[in-house]
Amino acid sequence: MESTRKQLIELLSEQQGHISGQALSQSLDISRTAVWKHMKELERDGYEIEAVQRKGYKIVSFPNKVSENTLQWGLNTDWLGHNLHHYAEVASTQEVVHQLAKQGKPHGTVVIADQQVQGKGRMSRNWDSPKGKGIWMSILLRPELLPYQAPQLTLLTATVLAEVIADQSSITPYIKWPNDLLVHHKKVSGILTEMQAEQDQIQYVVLGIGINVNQDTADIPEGLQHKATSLRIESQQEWSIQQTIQRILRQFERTYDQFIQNGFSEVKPKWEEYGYKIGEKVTISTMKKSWQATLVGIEPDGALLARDEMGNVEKLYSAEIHWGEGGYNA
Ligand code: BT5
Repeated sequence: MESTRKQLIELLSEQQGHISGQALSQSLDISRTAVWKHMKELERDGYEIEAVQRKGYKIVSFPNKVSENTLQWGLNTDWLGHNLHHYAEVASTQEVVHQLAKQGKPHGTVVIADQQVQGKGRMSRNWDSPKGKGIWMSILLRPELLPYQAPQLTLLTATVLAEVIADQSSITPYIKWPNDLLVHHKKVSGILTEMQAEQDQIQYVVLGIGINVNQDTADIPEGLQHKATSLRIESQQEWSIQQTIQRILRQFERTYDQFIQNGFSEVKPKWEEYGYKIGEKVTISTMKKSWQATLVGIEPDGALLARDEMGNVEKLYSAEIHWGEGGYNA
């Protein structure tokens, strides 16, 4: 039953115009009455179906909810998300994709969950992922890159998210090096890039994207309220999670393909345009010293560039940055 319905939606989605009840009944090997019953069921689920005599059926619009069908309908990507899995609840979409990667699933496989009960941040930190309120998604990539280039994927993803958010609203997002997206100094999104590599070869990358979309302040745990926000809080409007995911996947595919063809040079200026506190003074602490610096940009290998008061520019790979008064200090 379930798979007949899935096939039916696929047939209707592939078709530009109408498709006759006769053709559907033949392709699905069910009676025309059964086709009609399926159509009624789709309508009850929020699909808008147009039935025209002698022409047949056509899906006019999908319900505004997240499912494999609604995400794939009108996605218009070449390779990203053609293999897409949606779950109501998982521990972490990262873990699901690691398993799928080991089973040999292809480049561009996407896993999305309504809720994660063990959402992961970096270094075993937690990522709060409440049900139906955000985008909790992981992408499987099998890039022909060298392991040292993997951080570029995090930077690239951050520019994609910043662009999609800026295009869809009056929100001004900032990318805080290396992996956070901030709005008004609060974190709205985080990226987690995990890699399986052997010596000089990447086997696969699991790119995790977490975006707080429709949380109200009350939906954010008290301990995070001073440093976390959502698109809804910032724009004072509800966002379509399904459409936002589709926009991200389209923009990601475009940017990724350009990056593979032309290298990092196109990503760098975009990242810097959105870079948090680029051109501003911060205090940096490394194991050896603590110093005042002006952030100047990023390097192709993902390093942050900081200029000290003598004018020397240093490349930072890991450092504690004190983002300053009113800044994000997690
Ligand atoms: C990150 O880690 O920012 C990466 C987050 C990646 C989440 C995605 S969701 C899909 C995929 N599946 C997963 O299981 N993970 C990925 P990090 O920079 O370490 O930040 C974690 C810190 O951010 C926590 O220690 C909290 O302080 C804070 N935090 C936790 N949940 C948050 C949220 N929903 N919004 C804003 N801040 C949060």
